[in-house]
Amino acid sequence: MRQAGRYLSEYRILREKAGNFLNLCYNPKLAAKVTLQPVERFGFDAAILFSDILVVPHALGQEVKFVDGNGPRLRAVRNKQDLNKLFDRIKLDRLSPVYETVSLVAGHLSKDVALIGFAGAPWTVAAYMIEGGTSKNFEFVKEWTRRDPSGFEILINRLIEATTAHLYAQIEAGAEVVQLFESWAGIVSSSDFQKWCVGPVKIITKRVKERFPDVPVIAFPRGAAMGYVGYAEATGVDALSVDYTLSPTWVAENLQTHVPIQGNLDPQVLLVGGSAMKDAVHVIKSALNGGPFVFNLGHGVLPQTPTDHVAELVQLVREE
Ligand code: 1CP
Repeated sequence: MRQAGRYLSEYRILREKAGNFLNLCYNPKLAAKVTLQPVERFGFDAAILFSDILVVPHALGQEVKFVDGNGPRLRAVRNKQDLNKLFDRIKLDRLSPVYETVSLVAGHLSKDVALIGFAGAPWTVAAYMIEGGTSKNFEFVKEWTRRDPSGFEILINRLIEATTAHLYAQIEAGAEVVQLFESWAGIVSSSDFQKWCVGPVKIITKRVKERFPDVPVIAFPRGAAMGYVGYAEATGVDALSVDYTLSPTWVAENLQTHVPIQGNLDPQVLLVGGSAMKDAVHVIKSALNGGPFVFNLGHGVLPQTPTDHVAELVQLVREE
């Protein structure tokens, strides 16, 4: 999840120095510092590269901006003509600062702290590319899948290629684990979920495994609900990140029996802290500590979160 970010004063200082968010992503020295900040402050067991899922459309030639307080803005791609204006293949040289960040971080982390690289899953990245930003109803992406499925598939295939290349480059630079973020798994029908979410993630996972059999692949199909059942088996991922809507005991009985689990504290509970957080951590640990488990949030840290709460959470998780 996003573990760096605005809840850290040391992040806000570097963010201001960089000017805008993408400048920060493409400045290896600063991005490496931001990646390391939360690990240095809280002693996490893993660092996640500081970057964004939207650097992939950017390297495919799409205009991408981050407007402060408003999230991402992209020049929307709505049909085949728009698609033809982008590059056929990802320009990896545009992302060389990201890979340089990975190697800088890898050189600074102690051996017992894992470095996680990541990318957005194709469906989720396509949704941002087509909607032009975040969306309430996702009408443009859904419309395209129905009006012109074969045209939409060209975009998905391009994203499968781009994402695979982007993950390969991160692994070559020193990422030890990769995570695929499928943040918009929850907006599709179950058959579309199989076709547009499961299918592409399966292909990417297979390709990563072919080239790097020892690098674990984690997937986070946020909001997939019933779609979580059978997802790891169908995609071949090594671990499943679960969002906070799933009950930890249900996850233990129905998912953890097949696949290692990462999750799933509600970030809102981290923000509130105190006994609410203590109780929620207890529920998660009691349900999931008996099997392969990585404690994590069920989504990214909220900007208003007090840092004391994060420190206390780490302590609660590490307590027997
Ligand atoms: O610790 C880290 O910061 C890790 C780096 C990281 C990751 C893994 C960032 C930095 N973003 C992401 C993934 C990401 N980006 C996802 C998948 C996870 C999720 O569902 O949150 C998504 C959807 C994005 C797109 C994105 N980036 C949004 C849009 C969210 C929406 O409502 O549609 C926004 C606002 C961002 C900006 C961003 N990316 C990362 C950070 C720290 C921030 C905040 C920027 C800032 O406040 O300075």
